[in-house]
Amino acid sequence: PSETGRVLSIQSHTVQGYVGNKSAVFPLQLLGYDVDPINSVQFSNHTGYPTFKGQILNGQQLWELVEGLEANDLLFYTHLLTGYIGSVSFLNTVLEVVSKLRSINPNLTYVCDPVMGDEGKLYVPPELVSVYREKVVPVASMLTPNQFEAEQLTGFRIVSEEDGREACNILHAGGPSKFEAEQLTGFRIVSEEDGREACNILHAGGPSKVVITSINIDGNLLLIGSHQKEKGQSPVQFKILIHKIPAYFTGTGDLMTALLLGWSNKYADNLEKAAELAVSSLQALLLRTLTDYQRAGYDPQSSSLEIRLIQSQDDIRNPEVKYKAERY
Ligand code: ATP
Ligand code: PLP
Ligand code: PXL
Repeated sequence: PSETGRVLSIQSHTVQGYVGNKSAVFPLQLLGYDVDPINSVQFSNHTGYPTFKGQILNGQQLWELVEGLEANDLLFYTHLLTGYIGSVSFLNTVLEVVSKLRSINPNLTYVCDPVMGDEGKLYVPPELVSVYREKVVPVASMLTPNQFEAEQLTGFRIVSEEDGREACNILHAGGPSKFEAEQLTGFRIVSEEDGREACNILHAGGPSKVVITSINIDGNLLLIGSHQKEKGQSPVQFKILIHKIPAYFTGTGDLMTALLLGWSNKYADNLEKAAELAVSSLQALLLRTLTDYQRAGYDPQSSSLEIRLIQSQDDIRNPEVKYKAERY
């Protein structure tokens, strides 16, 4: 399918290496999208290196760019994409950007990767969590948290597939309200009924598409996708099992969200298909990255690997679907 769009992508820029806009813009362009990047930071390299240098854009500077576009009638976008955001003031300005873009295109799709942390650790200021939970989740069209982020947003510990699906349900419903979140924080879903019970009290207004990009279960990775086609209806849910490659990569979350945006817009009614394509591209790229590093005599577990994005362009344009979704 040839469906494309115009994407405003507000993410990090690194001079060297591929995270943020550097890992999202090229693949979206390959899939046929016009992409307008706003660089929320410009750093020499990603922050996983021993040091980094560079500049951070603040909320006011972001708004200036938006005003510049508006003054020339250049604010029509089909999609807004956001990833790592480092401060509450920047995130609040992003929320203003969402409103502004929707006032121009009421059908704007807002794809949000609520980057907050991983493996039990936050790498953003803790005040960001409640802003994501209370203000961002309700306005997002598609959300792509990892396991830890889904837990932060819902107040649920996710220890099973069932928990992952329940977390998606809560997010579709707009996330827990502040009071409910407080009640639920630390609460552990031990049965399907617990999860359903909690969902019943939640209000409407959340993203119709939720993809928990990875849940660690028994040493493997599980992607859980959830598409609520009509408000109030139970969502179509599925999983994709991914074998964990014994290496650390950076920028994969950003690439994954970009691919999900690209394919889910082409297959608007079939999130399973979109996820199969995105996962298949990403895994082909990760294998190439691993092999290239190994060929160069590098120990892939010694530090985080820079993804081989450019070298994987064929896998992005025309992925061979080797990963199949299994519907619940
Ligand atoms: P974010 O914080 O941006 O939401 P994330 O934690 O979801 O990011 P990653 O953990 O990088 O991002 O995972 C994104 C995708 O990358 C996963 O769905 C998974 O398919 C893939 N991935 C990442 N690391 C590996 C790995 N070691 N082996 C196999 N797949 C991986
Ligand atoms: N580690 C640090 C210190 C970060 O700032 C970020 C920012 O997003 C990440 C990891 C995320 O990397 P990934 O999207 O590959 O999970
Ligand atoms: O991939 C997420 C990311 C985004 N932005 C910056 C980063 C990273 C990961 O390290 O350093 C600046």
